[in-house]
Amino acid sequence: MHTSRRVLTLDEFTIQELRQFPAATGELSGLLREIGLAAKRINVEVNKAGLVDDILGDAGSVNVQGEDVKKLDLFANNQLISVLRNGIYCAGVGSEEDDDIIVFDDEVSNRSKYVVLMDPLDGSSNIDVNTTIGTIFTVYRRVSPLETPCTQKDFLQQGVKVVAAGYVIYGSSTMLVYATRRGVNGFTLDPSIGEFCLSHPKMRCPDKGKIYSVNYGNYPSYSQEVRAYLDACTYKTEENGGPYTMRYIGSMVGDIHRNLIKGGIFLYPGTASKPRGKLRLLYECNPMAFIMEVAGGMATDGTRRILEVVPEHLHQRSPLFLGSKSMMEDLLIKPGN
Ligand code: AHM
Ligand code: MG
Repeated sequence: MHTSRRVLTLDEFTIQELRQFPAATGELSGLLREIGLAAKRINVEVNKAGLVDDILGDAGSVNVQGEDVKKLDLFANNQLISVLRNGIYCAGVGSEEDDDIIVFDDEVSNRSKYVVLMDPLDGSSNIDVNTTIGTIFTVYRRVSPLETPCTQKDFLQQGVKVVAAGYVIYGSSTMLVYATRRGVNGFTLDPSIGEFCLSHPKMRCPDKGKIYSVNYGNYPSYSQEVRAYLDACTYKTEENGGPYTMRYIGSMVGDIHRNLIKGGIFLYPGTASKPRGKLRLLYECNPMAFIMEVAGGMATDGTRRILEVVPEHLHQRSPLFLGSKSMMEDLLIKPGN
């Protein structure tokens, strides 16, 4: 009987990758599958957010960044922590929602060589209006000795040390996209079997793009260089590669996912009152920069490669510029300038 080729599920894909490296222990694959499981649980709740009163809306508390915490943020945070704590591949977690790192500190977890940083539900101000939101995660190999509890040093690593990073986008369909140094692959959740299936193998960000994504409302408080770049984007003509189009959801997972596929640039610059911008280096900028670089794009904070920034504290913010190579090269603010 002829059996047509099935699309690989996330589990099958990670196992197949493993088969190519007989020396690999399978820990990273296991960790990615655990994150996939948490993502499916979060997806179920995200999908019924409009139906369930006690899920939709504010949780009534304020997180460490001083922002309102939505109930779904808490749910997503708890799901990820619980799946990783109950699993065997993670020594501890740093979350945008938690003041400090969470050290699992049990015999099995202390043997794990990885720690995970995450933004459990990014763009959560979009929950109430049924717009795309996402989960972002980053995996680092710990620097503290195995068989001991992980420490803050394991989390305060430069982006160049990222082992894997990814996001889950809860959009018109749900996708999990993750990058290792070997490539970026995207998996779409097939609701009929409840599995992420490989739909976007070997994702590459087009070198040239025509989309620029920025909160234009902040234009007056951007630096002169950023304003000049935005003006140049606005006035692009056919003769010089334009016209460009401006697209901004206000949910970075959605904005960057679109630009990764179609080609484009995403900017969240500092402003006069917030020179370091809004986005968090460890939970948002590093993972997206890593994915973008593996996909062939570039990411800077305006003066340096994001992945080379040495983090000083868990919740520090950074300006972020990332996207298609040629658009990044056009950006007046270049690394080293
Ligand atoms: P959050 O982590 O509180 O959800 O904030 C991050 C989000 C990003 O997804 C998005 O790019 C940015 O905030 C939008 O901010 P703004 O409304 O200032 O443009
Ligand atoms: Mg966020």
